[in-house]
Amino acid sequence: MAEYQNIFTQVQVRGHVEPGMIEDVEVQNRTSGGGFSTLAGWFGNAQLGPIYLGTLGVVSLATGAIWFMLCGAWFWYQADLNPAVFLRDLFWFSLEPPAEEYGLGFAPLAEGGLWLIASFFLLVSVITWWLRTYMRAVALGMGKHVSYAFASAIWLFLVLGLIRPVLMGSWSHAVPYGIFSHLDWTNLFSLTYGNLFYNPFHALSIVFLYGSALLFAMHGATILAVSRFGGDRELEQIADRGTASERAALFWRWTMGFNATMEGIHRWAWWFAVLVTLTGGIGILLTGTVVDNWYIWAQDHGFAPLN
Ligand code: 07D
Ligand code: 07D
Repeated sequence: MAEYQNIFTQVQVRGHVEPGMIEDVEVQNRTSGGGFSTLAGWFGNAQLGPIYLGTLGVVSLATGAIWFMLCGAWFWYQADLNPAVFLRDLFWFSLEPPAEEYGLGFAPLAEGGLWLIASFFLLVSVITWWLRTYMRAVALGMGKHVSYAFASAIWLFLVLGLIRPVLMGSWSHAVPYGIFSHLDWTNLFSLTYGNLFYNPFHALSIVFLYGSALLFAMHGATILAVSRFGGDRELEQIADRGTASERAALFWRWTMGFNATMEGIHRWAWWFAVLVTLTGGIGILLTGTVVDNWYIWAQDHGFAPLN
């Protein structure tokens, strides 16, 4: 039966599981089965699996799980093995890095040693997951855009937990593993270095963060608004008069005099997202290494009052 379909009315297909391409791809690392979920279908594709694991995937999941369990084990220790306390205080427990005096050396397990071990596993997990995004893109003949975007997030992550602590000469400058403790760390970081709002790279990072949300809203809304003309099927739509794409482009040309293209809007999105953590990482790297107090720095550069 021919049926009108768009992203709101999508039919949830229930045939046999579509395994995906098999030509020139190692199939032995994929799980063999797959299934369907109505819930998944409401949010995206109804088919779940097969998933490609491979060595990198297994290493990443295993080391990620070890990091998570080490944090959890420490939290149980802090809860005195009391399940009620564990649940009550879950968001307040924290696995902290070693104190300043241990420098970049090892520390006793209960005084930051465990944080160091956990961090090692988290590092391996994040790096192997990155390699996985790269290798899967190679296997599918894709560009490496996802990997490079993820690399930008990893840049900030490495600055926060590895590069800056090494430059500062002590693991104590790294971020603790805990829900509220990492927020306290963030707050203290700003206070210690004279208010991060006066760090121009923090400002740039916020610009791109807010800009990402705005662009995402504009793009998401635009495509939804033309899905009645098939706008969600982008490729068939690129240039022709009266198509969903042309209407979408015209909407923005009429409202703001400029419109992105079907391809260009994704470049806007990619750059805005990537620049959040790229500029952010630069801002954190400079803090305490090159600039000790951003407020005084701003006074020196004429954008904070001299009192
Ligand atoms: C929605 C994708 C899914 C990912 C999720 C995060 C864990 C941690 C904890 C084992 C958008 C999964 C969380 C695996 C488990 C333990 C101890 C991504 C989505 C759902 N933060 N942060 C959160 C991390 C930093 C800040 C939440 C990680 C910096 C503020 C979550 C890192 C600074 C606020 C979290 C990291 C900072 C948060 C929700 C690493 C400055 C919040 C995150 C590895 C950038 C918000 C209670 C989210 C909150 C929040 C995780 C780093 C600031 C626990 C893994 C040091 C101000 N952060 N964060 O949805 O509710 O991201 O906190 O760098 O208000 Mg954070
Ligand atoms: C952390 C990238 C690394 C994450 C990775 C993910 C896992 C889990 C598990 C999927 C988030 C690893 C994932 C391990 C996998 C599952 C289940 C990205 C990360 C690789 N700030 N601030 C930012 C604002 C203030 C401070 C950025 C606003 C105060 C510090 C962002 C305000 C003080 C740092 C931003 C505000 C302060 C930041 C983060 C307002 C606190 C950073 C961007 C309105 C009192 C970070 C240069 C991001 C940074 C950062 C926004 C206020 C401190 C733009 C809107 C003044 C210390 N702040 N901030 O994407 O880069 O993070 O700064 O007040 O380090 Mg800030």
